[in-house]
Amino acid sequence: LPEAPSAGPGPTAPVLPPCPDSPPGLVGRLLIEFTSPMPLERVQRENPGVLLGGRYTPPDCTPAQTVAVIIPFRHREHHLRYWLHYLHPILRRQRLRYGIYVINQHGEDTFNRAKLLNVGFLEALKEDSTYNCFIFSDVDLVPMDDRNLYRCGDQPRHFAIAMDKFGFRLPYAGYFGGVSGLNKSQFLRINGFPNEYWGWGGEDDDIFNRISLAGMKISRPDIRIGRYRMIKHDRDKHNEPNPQRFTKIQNTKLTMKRDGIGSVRYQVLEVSRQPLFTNITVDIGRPP
Ligand code: UDH
Repeated sequence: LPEAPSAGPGPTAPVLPPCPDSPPGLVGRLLIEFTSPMPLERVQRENPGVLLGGRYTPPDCTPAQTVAVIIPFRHREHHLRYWLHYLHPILRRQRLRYGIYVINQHGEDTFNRAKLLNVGFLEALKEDSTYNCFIFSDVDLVPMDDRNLYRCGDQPRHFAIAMDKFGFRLPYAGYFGGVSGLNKSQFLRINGFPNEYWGWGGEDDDIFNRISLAGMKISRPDIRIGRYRMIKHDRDKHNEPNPQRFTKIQNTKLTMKRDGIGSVRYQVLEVSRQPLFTNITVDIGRPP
């Protein structure tokens, strides 16, 4: 006779086995393209298991981590629709428990990617204090292989290592841009991300410096697996290259102690739970 399944703590709470280290249903290399427009209704229809706010929990196993995916955002609705279309099914196949947080910069002052990511870390934790892995993703980057697992490990992780726009290579050894992941203690160990990089560039190098200065090493997937497509776009308004970035990244050692998650000031204007993501609109101020 087959053994009766164990009852678990109560009749309504079956104990699920831990999710496997290598999820069984992955498909490997994916075809990613951005030609036909992507209506949100379609994305919603195709992802019925995703709960309000863009939350998901695997039905058949218990994941080791709870992952908050944080997206810095302003005026990229059409990129976000592609991102949601591709990423929800991938994250689901990876058997992750996750939530999607779009951190939307209010107003038209200069964009500040890293400060938005700090806001995302704090606000996601306010929503759910069990988040212990934070994946920071640009809205225009879609992985081309679902074996690139959006999880945290014992070192900070860089995911977007082989982008199409860089010829599927790492542009330089210390590159940490695009999509990266840190667990809670790694993030706190580097005092989070810098708040003082306004405009385009440098903040990812500052984060790389913080990680090195804290004695950690970056972990990366295999170059054949860490491939990404970037949705082509023109330079945004109000995100001009920051001319101060070259001098600022020389000074991370001095600035990281005072500038980071411990000193971030902002005002949340709205939290709205959409079917496929949580939108947090925030006033992060403007450059001095
Ligand atoms: N972002 C926005 N809105 C903005 C600016 C940036 O949502 O107005 C976010 C978005 O998630 C984006 C990320 O910040 O993916 C990084 O910004 P970026 O896409 O401008 O940076 P990237 O290095 O592009 O990808 C630089 C400009 C490329 C010009 C190419 C002209 N052919």
